[in-house]
Amino acid sequence: MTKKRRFMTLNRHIQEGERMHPEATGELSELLHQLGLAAKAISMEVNKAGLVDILGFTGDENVHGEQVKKLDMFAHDILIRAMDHGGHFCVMASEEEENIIHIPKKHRIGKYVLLFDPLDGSSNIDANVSIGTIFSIYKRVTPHGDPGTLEDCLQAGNQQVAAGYIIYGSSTMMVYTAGHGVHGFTLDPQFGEFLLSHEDIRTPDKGRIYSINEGNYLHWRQGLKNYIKYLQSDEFATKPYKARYIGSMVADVHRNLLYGGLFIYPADKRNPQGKLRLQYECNPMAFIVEQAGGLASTGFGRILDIKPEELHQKSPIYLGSKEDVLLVEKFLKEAEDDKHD
Ligand code: AHM
Ligand code: MG
Repeated sequence: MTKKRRFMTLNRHIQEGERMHPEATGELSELLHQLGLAAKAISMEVNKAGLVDILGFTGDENVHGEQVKKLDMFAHDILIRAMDHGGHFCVMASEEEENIIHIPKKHRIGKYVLLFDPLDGSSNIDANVSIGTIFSIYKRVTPHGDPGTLEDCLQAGNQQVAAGYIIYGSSTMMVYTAGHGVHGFTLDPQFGEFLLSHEDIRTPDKGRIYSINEGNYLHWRQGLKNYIKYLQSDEFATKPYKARYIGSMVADVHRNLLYGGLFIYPADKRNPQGKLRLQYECNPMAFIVEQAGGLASTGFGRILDIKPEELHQKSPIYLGSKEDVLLVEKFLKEAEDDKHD
């Protein structure tokens, strides 16, 4: 990597991207910049998580006599505090809150909509496993100037103008797309900046990894059982696929994005709509993966074309390398057709 590239900060990259679009107002750059700041604050707190027990912060109060919040609520609050006063958003929604989040009256109301999952995979925190923040940005569909409404939050994923995730792993990375490829930035803890480390990420057309909670096998539909058995069989290519499942969507998807492969959270007998939330998890990840050359499917159709009806709607998801997604769709369809023969 050249010296020049190493010092391509997130902010500069966003601004340069925007300069290529003369019609752009600079607002998207600014709000992505603010998201980067919130990400740094969350990252610092996540890194401290392991110290909580040692320093005795686990009760309701910390050493300063303040209430200690669970990390996912901390991340939720930080994001709201970082994003509600910039004048960019008309409404927000978080996986951690039942209803839409209004912009306080004292702040200007903007033209964008922000949906986020503040800390996905947070059940993994105590084991020091990677977790992440996921965000999704839309333009409002209701009249400008008024407070945003639920309608603004219930847009199909194909209307997203930007989406991204921050992964708090062995290093902290922010990966985002504004519809022109996918770019990854690694937080330099000494420098305190996100620096371009993965320019224009392309996911392989075909992978060697599958990621699914196989403990639910007995509850899967037949087509999925057939597909996973096929990936495990000797007849397939030269050797079986590797099973890799962290149970933290951002980490599983990030790995598969770089190496190729398929991430699945299916519908099953107990969860007919799967587990993951369309607006906070599936749509932003689908936008990113498609922008990197992959596909995102419900198993029977494109994730990004679903018109949401509820804020916390769930969707099954098959996400990753193009050929792998197409093949699993084929298996699912064949098994459905067999049922009707
Ligand atoms: P969360 O939003 O409560 O953290 O749950 C979402 C997480 C995803 O990160 C992960 O892919 C999935 O739940 C794992 O679920 P399971 O334990 O059922 O395999
Ligand atoms: Mg989540």
